[in-house]
Amino acid sequence: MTVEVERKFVCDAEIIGKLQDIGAKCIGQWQFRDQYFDSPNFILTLKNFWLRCREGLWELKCPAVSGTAPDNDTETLCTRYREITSLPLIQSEVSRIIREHTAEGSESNSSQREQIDKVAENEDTEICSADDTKWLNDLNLVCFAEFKTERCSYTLERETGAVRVDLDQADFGHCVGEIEVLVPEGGDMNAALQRISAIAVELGLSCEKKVKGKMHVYLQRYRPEHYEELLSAQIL
Ligand code: V4E
Repeated sequence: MTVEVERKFVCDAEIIGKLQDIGAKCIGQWQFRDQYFDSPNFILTLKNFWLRCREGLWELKCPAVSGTAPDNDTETLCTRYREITSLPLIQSEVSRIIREHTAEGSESNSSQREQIDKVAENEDTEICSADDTKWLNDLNLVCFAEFKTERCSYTLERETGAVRVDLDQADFGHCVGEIEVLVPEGGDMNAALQRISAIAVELGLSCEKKVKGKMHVYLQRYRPEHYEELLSAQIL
């Protein structure tokens, strides 16, 4: 499992020139469609878990808190998420979160709890691979966001290791840049935060405020109720 450490930045007209000036190499251009899932009462995202299907590949981003940022800017501007990409592990983790939530509020009946347990134990794994929607239905998960992204990716080789920069343009008209380092579980988080800070300085981004990602703008525009709940819970 890896932890994704990331800092978003505003993508202006000069960014490609700046990336070239600091030696970034373009490693490709992609287009992909993302679908994000949650329960109708936002159980996952209100706990800062993000369940996504990107072109058939599942990923669960889970909040990760370890390492002390080198300065206040880095602490505020960088996010850290543990990424789970194995479908059985995702199903177990998502079932656990939903089971804990429903146990707290005694919201589910015994047949719903049985369904959640079945997904947790991956009892229907074969059915799941044939029909992706069964486990989602069993856990009462629905798609709350769907959009396409055009991405240009760059890599910057430094003595301390490689850093990736993605420039994203979403199909609903939002552009955002991301400086990203993947840290293997148990790896040096502070070093990753420092590498991101150093690239931000090279790109002249040192004074930026927290920048809105694609999901932030999507929810604000198309899912105002969900957006307000996440703002109140200080998730966004
Ligand atoms: C973690 C998260 C979301 C899931 C999507 O995360 P993000 O990295 O922004 O998307 P993308 O397309 O770049 O994914 P990648 O290709 O890197 O896997 S949506 C909202 N969050 C939470 C969140 C937050 N609270 N604040 C910031 C600055 N970013 C994300």
